[in-house]
Amino acid sequence: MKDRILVIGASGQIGVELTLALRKIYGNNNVIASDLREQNPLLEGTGPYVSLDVMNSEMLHVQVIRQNITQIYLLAAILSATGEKNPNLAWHLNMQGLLNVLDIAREENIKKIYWPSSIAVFGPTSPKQNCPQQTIIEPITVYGISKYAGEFWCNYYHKRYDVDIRSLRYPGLISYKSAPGGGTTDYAVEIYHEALENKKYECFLNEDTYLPMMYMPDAIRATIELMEAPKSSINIRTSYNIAGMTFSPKEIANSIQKHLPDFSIAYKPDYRQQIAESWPQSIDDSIANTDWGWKPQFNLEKMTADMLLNLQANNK
Ligand code: NAD
Ligand code: AKB
Repeated sequence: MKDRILVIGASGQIGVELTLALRKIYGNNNVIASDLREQNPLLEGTGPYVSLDVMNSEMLHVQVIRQNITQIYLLAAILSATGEKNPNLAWHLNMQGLLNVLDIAREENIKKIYWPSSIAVFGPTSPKQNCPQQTIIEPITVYGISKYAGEFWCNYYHKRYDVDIRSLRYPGLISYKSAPGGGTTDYAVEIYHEALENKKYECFLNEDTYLPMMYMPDAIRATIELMEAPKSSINIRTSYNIAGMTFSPKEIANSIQKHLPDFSIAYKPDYRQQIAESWPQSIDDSIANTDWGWKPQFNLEKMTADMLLNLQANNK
């Protein structure tokens, strides 16, 4: 049987680009985009879209059967900064949404599930540099707590029910196609837009706040490489550390100034500073490299050149 894929949360920052990438591989009509909100304009005309609330397990079940779904990518979640404004909602969506998908996967023998975790699982007691796969993990945000609990639910469903669920701990993701949805790392996307539109940016993190980051093309490739890898090579059933690059607001501003010398940055840290300081500055992804060959392609300079080129082209 041909694979039929359901992407839940397809209108979000990752969802749009992942849906387009999956459509290239599996065929437009075999990748069903779904979201609570309306379809992102970039997806219009590229394949099927259904309105779906992942919290409604009956509705989810109906879609899985009706569309003959064999793989699910679950991207619906509330991210770190928005989560701190409404912890109950963040916990409820991030946990129940995942459990609804895991239950359907078990009942309907779904072949493969993808669910992303985050570097937000780590907390102030985790190592700051080259944070290993297995280490002290004491998250201080509701988002981080929900991701860490989610990782263990994934592991549990794999061990107990043989659900083939795979996961990555994404760093902060930077992209020019679809806007980010309420994370602490969103500054690294906003800064490019503001640099081109207003030649200045007020950053909500301090200049020397280093965080693990990744350019979206690397994140999409990592996701697809993980999902295409043979089952026997997937040894981590919680979630894999993956790394792209590490930089501070000052360093990303410097890299933009090489292209736009008039650009200036000011710093006005807010509540997100504390969240950022609780996370590692860099990640050890050697297990992902050993198990399924993960290697990033973009560094800060290459990403900045590509971001500015594409945003300028979009603005024409
Ligand atoms: P996003 O906020 O941009 O997109 C999430 C999408 O889910 C939105 O379009 C939203 O409308 C949808 N959604 C919300 N509630 C829903 C519901 N009840 N039913 C169906 N859809 C619903 O988020 P994103 O940045 O694309 O992140 C996707 C996943 O990747 C999340 O699990 C997130 O935690 C994880 N992640 C993202 C980053 C990042 O930097 N973007 C980093 C680490 C992990
Ligand atoms: C956030 O900042 O919340 C996300 C993440 C790192 O999970 N970008």
